[in-house]
Amino acid sequence: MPSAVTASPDRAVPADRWTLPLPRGRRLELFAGRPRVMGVLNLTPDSFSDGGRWYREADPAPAVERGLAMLAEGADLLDLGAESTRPGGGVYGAGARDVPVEEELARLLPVLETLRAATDAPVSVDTRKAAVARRVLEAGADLVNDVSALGDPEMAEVVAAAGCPVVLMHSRGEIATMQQEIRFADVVAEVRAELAAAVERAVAAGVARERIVIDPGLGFGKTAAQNLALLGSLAELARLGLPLLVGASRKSFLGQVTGAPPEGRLAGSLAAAGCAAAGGAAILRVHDVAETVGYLAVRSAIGRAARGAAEEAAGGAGEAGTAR
Ligand code: HH2
Repeated sequence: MPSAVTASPDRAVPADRWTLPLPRGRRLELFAGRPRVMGVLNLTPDSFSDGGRWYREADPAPAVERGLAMLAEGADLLDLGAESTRPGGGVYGAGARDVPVEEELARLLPVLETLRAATDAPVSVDTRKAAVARRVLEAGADLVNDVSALGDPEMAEVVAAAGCPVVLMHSRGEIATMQQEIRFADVVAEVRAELAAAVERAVAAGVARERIVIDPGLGFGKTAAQNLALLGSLAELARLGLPLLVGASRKSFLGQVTGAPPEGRLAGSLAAAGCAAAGGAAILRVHDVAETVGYLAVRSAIGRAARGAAEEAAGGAGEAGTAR
C-alpha cells in the first residue's frame, strides 16, 4: 500500500515513497529526495522563460519534437501548458493575459494527441480551467497541474471523475496582481497551512488523497527572499505526507540572485534542483531536462558511493576490531 494512502495531514516522519495511480491502469512511482523530472512544454507565445520557442499556430510538429526530445533526454513526464501563468504586478509587469477555453484547447489538443500516439510517458496538462481539463483528460492526458489549486469550482469533480492525479500549487491572489501586495509573517508555516487546507478541500470535494501532489508555488505571490526561504525549508512541507513538486526552473528569483536573464539561469536552476532534492522533492518541473537529469544522476551516484564507503569503513572497523 503506498504510504500516501495512509498519510496523516501532518506527519512527524514524512512519507518517502508513493505510487500515483494514473488513468488506464498505469502508475508513477515517486520517491522523496530522488525526484522525477517533469519537462516543461510551453505551448504559448508569451511564457517568461521560453515564450514562443516551441509553439506554432496550426503546426504541432516543433512542440511534439521538443516533447519527445525531452523524454529522450530522460524526462519522466511532460507538462503541457497553453496559458502562461506569469504573475503580474512584479518583474513581469502586467502578467500573462487570460486565454479563452477554446484557444487553450486549440493549442493543446493537436500536440497532446500527437504525443499520445507516440509515447506512453505520463503527460500532465497545466491548466486552471475545468473545461480544458475535462477535454484533455478525454484526449489522453494523465495528470492535471492546477496552479490555482482547484480555483475553478468544477475542477475537483473533473479530476475525481477521471481518477487522475492533480497538482495543487500554492498561490495567493489573482495571477494579474499577485506580485503587488505580498504579505507573509512566516512564509513557510503559512504556505504549509494553506496547502494543508487546499488538500482537505480537495479531499472533501471527492479527490482521493493518494492522487494529490503539492507544490509551494515558487514565484507565485512571493518575494525572492520568500521563494529562497521556501526552497530551503521544503522538509517542513514534506511533513504534510504528500509528494512535493517543485518548480524553480529559470524563475526570476534565481535571476535576482545571479543577475542572469531566464536563458542564463541554468546554474541557479541546478542549485535549486539540488536544494529541492535535499528537501525531499518527488518531482522537479524543469526546462533544462538533460542538464537536470545529468545533475541528479551525479548527485545520486555521490550519495551511493558515500554510503558504500561508509559501509566499507564500518565493515573494516569491525574486522580490525576482531583482529586486535
Ligand atoms: N510554474 C509555472 C507554471 N506552472 N506549475 C506548477 N505546479 N509549479 C510551478 O512552479 C509552475 C507551474 C511558471 O513557469 P513557466 O511554465 O515556464 O512559465 P509560464 O507560466 O510563463 O508559461
